[in-house]
Amino acid sequence: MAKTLIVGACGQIGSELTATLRQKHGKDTIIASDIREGSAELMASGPFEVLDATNFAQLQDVIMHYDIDTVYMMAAMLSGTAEKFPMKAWELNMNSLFNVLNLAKEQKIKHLFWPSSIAVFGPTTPKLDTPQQTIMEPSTVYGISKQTGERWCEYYYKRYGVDVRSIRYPGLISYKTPPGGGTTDYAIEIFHSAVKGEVYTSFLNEDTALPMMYMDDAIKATIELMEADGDKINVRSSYNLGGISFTPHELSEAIKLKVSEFKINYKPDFRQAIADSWPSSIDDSVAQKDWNWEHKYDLKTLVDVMLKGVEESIS
Ligand code: AKB
Repeated sequence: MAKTLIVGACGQIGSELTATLRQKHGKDTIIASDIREGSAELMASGPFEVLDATNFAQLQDVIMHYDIDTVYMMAAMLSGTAEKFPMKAWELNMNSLFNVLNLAKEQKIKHLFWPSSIAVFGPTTPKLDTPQQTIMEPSTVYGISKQTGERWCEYYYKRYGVDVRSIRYPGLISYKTPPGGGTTDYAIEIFHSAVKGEVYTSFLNEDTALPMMYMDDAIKATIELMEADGDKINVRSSYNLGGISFTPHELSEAIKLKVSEFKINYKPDFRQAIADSWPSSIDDSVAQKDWNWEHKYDLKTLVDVMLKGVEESIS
């Protein structure tokens, strides 16, 4: 049976993708890997390899050893952290991508998923219902790496026939694995404060609208895109994915409907400038048309599931 490798399996998306794919296809066909070992739960759930995504030889060895057919390259440095370590972010985000693109070009892997982000857009992009194809002048290190990555994905598809597929993820919200260094992380931290009865200090202004999505929708999209017939995939850079758009104020009001005593205040930091450069909402009609994309969670269902999940995880 064809095997799949998830690189960055301990991360926010990688951990949930690993769990879902293992449930669907059996634990032995899904090989998890990361730069270091993960939680006891992840380590016990199936095969795991310690692997540096920027090391071509290590990556190739694991791929040959397990006879890997599909790779999800989820290793990346996110927007907030990347602003602090620009060169490290560029090295990780680009070298990890080139390694898998080149392995696919050499036909050592057949299918490749690589995550892009709404960070590919910049201050000159139309902010509302940002279309699939539009002005893209990202002003963050992370955004520049993602936009460059998209260009290379499309190039490898057109020039070498590499079956690479990608999604521009909005801010992803989940309670299972903490996020690491993103600008949209406030929308996760806020739930932890609400459940613990603490006042939450938001690092974004109350009226900063950003596109967001509950993790289950993001995992569903990722798997649906990878399972879609190749002839339906007309975008080989990366697909827009919309989800739900809200501001910190709107999210806090939705939380208050369930936790009436919840309080929030605002102290924007350096991430405000990053958020200001990103779209407020995304048009994902191309994904809808090409592979029937449809999201399930709205703001209310997101708040319900997050409050319940965070409560259970800390009790
Ligand atoms: C981040 O905030 O950096 C990420 C993203 C939108 O790609 N969550």
